[in-house]
Amino acid sequence: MSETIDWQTLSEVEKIKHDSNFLRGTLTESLADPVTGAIASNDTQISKFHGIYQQSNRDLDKERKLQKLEPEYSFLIRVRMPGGMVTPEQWLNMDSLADKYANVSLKLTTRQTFQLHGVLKKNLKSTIHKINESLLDTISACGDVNRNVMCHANPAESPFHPEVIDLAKKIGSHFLPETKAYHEIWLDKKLVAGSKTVEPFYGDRYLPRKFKIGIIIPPSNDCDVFSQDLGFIAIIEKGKIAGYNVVVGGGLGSTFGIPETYPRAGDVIGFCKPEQVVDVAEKVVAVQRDKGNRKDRKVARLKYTIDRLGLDWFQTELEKYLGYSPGKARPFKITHTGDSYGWKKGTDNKWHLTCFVEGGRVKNSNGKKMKDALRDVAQITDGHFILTGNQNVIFAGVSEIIKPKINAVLKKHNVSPESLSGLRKNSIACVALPTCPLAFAEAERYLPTLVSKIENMLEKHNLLKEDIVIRMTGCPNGCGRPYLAEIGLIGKSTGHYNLYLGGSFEGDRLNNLYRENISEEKILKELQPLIEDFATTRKNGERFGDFVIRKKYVKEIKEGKEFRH
Ligand code: SRM
Ligand code: SF4
Repeated sequence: MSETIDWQTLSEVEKIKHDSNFLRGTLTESLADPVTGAIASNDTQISKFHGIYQQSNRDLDKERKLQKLEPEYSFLIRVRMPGGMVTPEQWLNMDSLADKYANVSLKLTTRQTFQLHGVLKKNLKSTIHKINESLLDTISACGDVNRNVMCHANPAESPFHPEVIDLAKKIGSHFLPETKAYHEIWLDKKLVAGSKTVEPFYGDRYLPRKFKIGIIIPPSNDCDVFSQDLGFIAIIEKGKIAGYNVVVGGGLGSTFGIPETYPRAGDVIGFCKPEQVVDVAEKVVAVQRDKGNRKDRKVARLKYTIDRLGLDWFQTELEKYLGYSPGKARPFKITHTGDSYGWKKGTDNKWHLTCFVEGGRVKNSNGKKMKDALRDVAQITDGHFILTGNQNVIFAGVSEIIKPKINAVLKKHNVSPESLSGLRKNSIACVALPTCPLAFAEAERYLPTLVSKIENMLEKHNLLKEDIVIRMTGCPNGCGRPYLAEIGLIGKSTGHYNLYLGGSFEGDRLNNLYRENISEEKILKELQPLIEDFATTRKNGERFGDFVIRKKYVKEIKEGKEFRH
């Protein structure tokens, strides 16, 4: 086979995938190598498909280099958990793994799952083993495959929540790789001699790039459906889900200095019935598998395939793959992104509490013992946990009797849902430093401080309760979905950020660059007059993101291709 492939025309990762014997690579040898805390370079690509990224502690990199030591290598482990649903037992297991093998914290990600940071090579296998023992896994949480499928998180907001979570799980399972490499390497399942697994769907080079799917139930857009490669918008008619509008070509990653890369909001291209969703998903991914760019990974996501070949072309191609045409998209109305906090009673008569977890970092700090609180809740709840796409957690399905007990636990650990400002409630920060190798600046460790400073300005203008979406990332890859925020901040260099304005509160419009490479002092100075103007001249009910466009602080971005850093 390999003789017929002209590797010169493909990115080097294509060959690494192809030569990996269906995601085995030399991972077993890498794990056994006692000389280094790292794994072999090619294995760092393959490990991603197993939910594992090699990292180093960037706070220490310089010092260790001076001491002629190799970087302090450790690993990020990401769990695959469609729809973010976790049992209390699974929570307790992740909590104890964080203490035993990771950096004593849990990271709740923007795709409704857990990450452990700081796991040493020697502990990787035990950690993955334990995760699997609790009936979770990490396969295809990363890599050039379909990633963790997101779906609407809050059972109290929609009686259709169980239906979409089932769908998210179904789509997730449908796209699981068939290779047994994961089971052999991490779970010591026997190698079947000479048997190469066949990947009937993915083939031996998998997808050209990562692929992301999310499902929303309007009016909530809590998983930013327009940021997904493929999104489904539930259409409720006559008290049931009549089907789903199909959204394609969202994606946020981009690179400074490469104008061919840009964030793009997805296009609504049609409607399908509930029983057609998996087929539609399969065929959309198949078109991308076959027509996506395998030469340049920077422009390999579905959004670029669509812009390169045209949306009309894509629709025609999809219909060919499907053998039928999706129906005409149906009307829907979105009113917000983000989560709504506090206790709510669902139509299931159970209570559901959405808790804000700043930056998604579950830890004990500054007298607020979030990690202890969540562990104690897991010990007493008669419901389950749901991670949201905004790095928060929901205690779902709680009975009337247990509700006050949970309140008492939160109070004891000083993490009772306080009255948060509208800005903080709507904040997201990606991990960035010290673990992310791609970060140019802080995000998770810094945004809370910046938010406090902006809150002071908002308070002066009586806007403390105003919901404004603010999102920060340490680089332009967009992990905190900053391009869809009303205020977006993207790290450019240490302590400096690009400031973007004008995303919509509903999450259906990209923002636009307002100021470049500015420090905190300048950020506050730039925001001050805008907030003042907003307080005095906004129209009744007007959102901040709409206001800055109406007042021409920034031009509205109509399509991704117009976007510039
Ligand atoms: Fe991300 C890469 C963290 C959601 C776009 N992302 C990374 C890596 C793995 C860095 C790396 O490649 O070495 C980061 C690990 C940092 C660390 O130390 O933990 C990282 N991404 C995250 C998380 C943990 C951010 C968070 O604070 O929650 C999110 C994990 C989600 C999950 O559970 O699967 C996360 N990443 C996203 C999102 C948002 C989303 O999916 O809803 C995006 C934008 C949407 C999109 O994909 O277009 C996103 N991450 C990227 C990109 C840019 C991809 C592109 O198309 O160019 C990269 C870099 C890459 O792939 O080359 C990246
Ligand atoms: Fe790292 Fe950049 Fe993603 Fe933040 S946005 S986690 S800095 S890759």
